[in-house]
Amino acid sequence: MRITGAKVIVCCPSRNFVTLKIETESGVYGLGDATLNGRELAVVAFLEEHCIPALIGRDARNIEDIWHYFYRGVYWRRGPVNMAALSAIDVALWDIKGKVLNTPVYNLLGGRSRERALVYAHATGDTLESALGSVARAVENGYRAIRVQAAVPGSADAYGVEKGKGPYEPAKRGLAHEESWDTPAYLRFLPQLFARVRKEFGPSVHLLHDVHHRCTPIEAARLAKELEPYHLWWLEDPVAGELQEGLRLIRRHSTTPIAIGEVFNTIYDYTTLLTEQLIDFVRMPPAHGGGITHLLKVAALASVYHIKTGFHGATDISPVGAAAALHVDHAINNFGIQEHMPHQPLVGTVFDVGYRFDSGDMYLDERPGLGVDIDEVEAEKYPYQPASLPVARLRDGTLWHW
Ligand code: KDG
Ligand code: MG
Repeated sequence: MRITGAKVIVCCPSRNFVTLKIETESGVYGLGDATLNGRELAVVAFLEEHCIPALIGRDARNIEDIWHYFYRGVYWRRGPVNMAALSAIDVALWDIKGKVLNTPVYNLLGGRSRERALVYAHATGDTLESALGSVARAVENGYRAIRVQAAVPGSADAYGVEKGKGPYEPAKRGLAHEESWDTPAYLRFLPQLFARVRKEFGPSVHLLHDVHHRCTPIEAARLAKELEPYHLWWLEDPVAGELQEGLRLIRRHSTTPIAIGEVFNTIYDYTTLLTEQLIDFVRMPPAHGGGITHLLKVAALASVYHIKTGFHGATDISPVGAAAALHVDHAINNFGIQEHMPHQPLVGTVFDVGYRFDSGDMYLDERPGLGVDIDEVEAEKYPYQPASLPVARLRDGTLWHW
């Protein structure tokens, strides 16, 4: 079954998405998510100029071989742009295989290990009280696991917290805006925040927090230790992932579970962290980590060390990427949790999805392949809008550097 064509669809129904569509001689096509937040067009160019010409004519059935062709064949391996493109190719090929065999992708990954996938919501507030209100709304909406972020008193900015009235979106239109960051104030505030959340909502709700790499190893160790009484499900990205020794320091001081890797893109980013059991959850999603083919290998290695998955699922993962994650979530044994940050309603006019949220879990229907389709006519109505993730400066103006 030869690949006869492929195209990249870029659209911005409330935020940017890059979708790869691979077409075959049988008429069946597959979709892959190639969205790399704030760097979308780099992946588009890489796909269009370098990958698509080399895809045409290949047998779409040979997913493993095509994966290795693009991984090894680029010579310049790894890296987020390269791996986002490869992820999209891989996911689109799994979508094709499922459609051709008339079965959902999870059936091709060993079948269901579970009927539903536990997800976590985002709760945010520009004050502690408004964060508590946001947690209450998430509980009302049925979530049993909630990530809590709140603005730090006295600080103008806080990552993961929306300042305006609209829903939180990490990328803002235009070039990167600069935020301020005060680590000592953050470290003082966080235990107070979680003490209140536990007091108000009791012991059974699962609580998560994303540090977004903004601590040094010893600061992160202190934070993880001081949050122990509140029994977090996880503390995410406590340090920048490239300094892997930092995770050893955190482990030495605390039993708070650690999740890391939404910015990772290969198994090699994880080997030390898994084999030394320095983390508890793998965050790298199929959309950025080499697709389903590669993620299965990462999940398998993690399972050897009793480490679970908790894939990145912010709004910059498109409905196609979200579906790919959910198929893996349903199939593997060591699934832990899935991030759920619902897309804006406008996204539903472009993408038709076969997954749904109910009472704190996500469910997949029986559609073949990934179960997601794109309306290209609708997509054209929403052209690309440049947007960027923020950068942060410390109080004295120093660019936050770790
Ligand atoms: O593109 C970056 C966002 O997806 C990221 O900032 C969101 O940290 C994030 C999370 O855990 O969802
Ligand atoms: Mg994160």
